[in-house]
Amino acid sequence: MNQLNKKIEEALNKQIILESEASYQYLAYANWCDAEGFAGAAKFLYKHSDEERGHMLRLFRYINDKGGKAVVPGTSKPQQEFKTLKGLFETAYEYEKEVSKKINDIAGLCVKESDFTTYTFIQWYINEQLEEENLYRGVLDKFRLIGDEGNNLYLIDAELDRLSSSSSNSDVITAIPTN
Ligand code: OFO
Repeated sequence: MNQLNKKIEEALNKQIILESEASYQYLAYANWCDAEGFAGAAKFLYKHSDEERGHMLRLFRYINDKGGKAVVPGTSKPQQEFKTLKGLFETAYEYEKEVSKKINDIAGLCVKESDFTTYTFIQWYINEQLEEENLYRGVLDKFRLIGDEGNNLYLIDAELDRLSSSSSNSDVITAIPTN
């Protein structure tokens, strides 16, 4: 039996599309960095692409475990070319802010529809978005503090390599506990 209200199911399926698009967009970011010789940034962004896929799968499992039907999204071609490394990270930060708004909208809908189970489920995403916004704002701070030209880019790339090794891998998931 479907325990999910239709509006909530639709909203979660829309979020699946966003998480899938995010995964492909981060893959395209990583690909560009690889081609430009930014190995540390590429590593950081490949990892982030995997994390976004994990976010998509988590939603998938939740919808299906509640008796709803998750919908496999199509893929649109993400942006492939960027002018600068800094510009790429600015785009990523703006994207994360947009995703946060969508997650907050889902939380608002859960309250409106008195679906407190999904409201609890979505808290994980609220915290995750907070972390991701902080992470990308932090990267942009590094461009501001270190500089975004010449040898400074080498230092930023090294820093991104370090960050990708130190940050948690916990949301790269293939099997997701549902409670
Ligand atoms: Fe799914 O966390 Fe970013 O978008």
